[in-house]
Amino acid sequence: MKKAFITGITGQDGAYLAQLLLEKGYEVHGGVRRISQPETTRLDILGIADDVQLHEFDLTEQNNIFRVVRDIEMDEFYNLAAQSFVGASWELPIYTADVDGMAVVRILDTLRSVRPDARFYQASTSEMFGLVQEVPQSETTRLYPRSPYGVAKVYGHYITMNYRESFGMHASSGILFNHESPLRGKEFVTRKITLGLAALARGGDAPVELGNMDAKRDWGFAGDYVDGMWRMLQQDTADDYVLATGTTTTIRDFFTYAAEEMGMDLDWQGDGEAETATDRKTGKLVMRVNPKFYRPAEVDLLIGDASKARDGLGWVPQVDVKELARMMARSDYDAAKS
Ligand code: NAP
Ligand code: G4F
Repeated sequence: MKKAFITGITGQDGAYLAQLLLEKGYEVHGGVRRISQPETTRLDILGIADDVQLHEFDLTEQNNIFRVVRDIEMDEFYNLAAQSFVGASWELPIYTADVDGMAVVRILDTLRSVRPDARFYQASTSEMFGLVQEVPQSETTRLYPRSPYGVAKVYGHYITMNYRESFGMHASSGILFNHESPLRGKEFVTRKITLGLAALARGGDAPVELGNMDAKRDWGFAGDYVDGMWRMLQQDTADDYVLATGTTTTIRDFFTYAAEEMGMDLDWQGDGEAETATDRKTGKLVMRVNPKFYRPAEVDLLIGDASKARDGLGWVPQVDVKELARMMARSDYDAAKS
């Protein structure tokens, strides 16, 4: 039985990856940081909280990382933990640099000393492409991060490559484009939209307040993406791979797809800060722009080329953006019933 350790097991991807690895017969261990109220909601929703072994773990604590690596003797180490919200990274730039950047070398250097044969996965991100230098973006596209989060992740990405090249470690980096699910954190735009629309469809009257409606993202389903992570670590040789759908969609269009699932018929009016959407059926205002959600620097367009993952890993995403919006809207609408 293979043993895996997942940092960020309580997060969206951590929960789906734990579920996948359990299905594959792994012994699954995960790191949980100490908070006043232990939080395993996503593992509970997937019904796997009792099947995984949780360990106190914090990315900022070198000796804690050392003891976990020494004691668990994992075959595969998935580093999914992060301060993952781009918007917060301007308020928490130093913390974000530590957790999303420096922590990666803490782990790699510990593995190098204690468990050099373990396979390592680093959660890199399309946010590293930032002000995109090429369309679509692939493993060879020049990086141009636009947020403290993106900058920190670039360090994590390059140090993973560097430990692979310097010490022959099996260290792979997945450059994942946005992936969402009903387990997505509530502040990310897709989930904010589906939660807000569900409340409106259930009789609420607070419109969803959003920022930049013109940004475009390549959105896939998180369940598909964790399968790609696992595939990377099953290769004889470690490498870096983009995971993406190859389709890009504006925030506005995602909003429309989710609203359609709620039976709404939207009337879009205005531009920029004056943009609104009203449901023709009820006359309710369902969206207005609030500039407080604009970012100091924006990533306008992301669209990925995942042909290396398709050809090398046999990875093909199964859920398109419309199905994803419907899945999330339906889940939040059903949950809002009670
Ligand atoms: P998420 O839901 O925000 O989960 C992040 C996880 O990291 C949570 O379990 C969180 O613990 C944990 N964590 C945060 N700070 C920590 C610390 N100091 N020590 C230990 N654990 C800590 O993120 P996600 O969407 O699953 O993303 C997983 C990874 O992929 C992240 O590294 C993210 O940056 C990266 N990524 C995500 C996407 C995407 O679209 N989802 C795309 C590309 C890359 P708590 O539960 O205690 O908060
Ligand atoms: O949903 P978002 O916050 O995701 P973002 O910034 O693309 O980051 C996510 O994907 C990255 C991969 O590219 C991950 F690395 C990262 O960890 C995270 O998972 O925002 C998406 C877009 C942005 O352009 C933002 O400006 O939506 C725009 N937006 C418009 N109104 C909004 C809002 N974003 C949020 N969160 N909230 C709004 O009200």
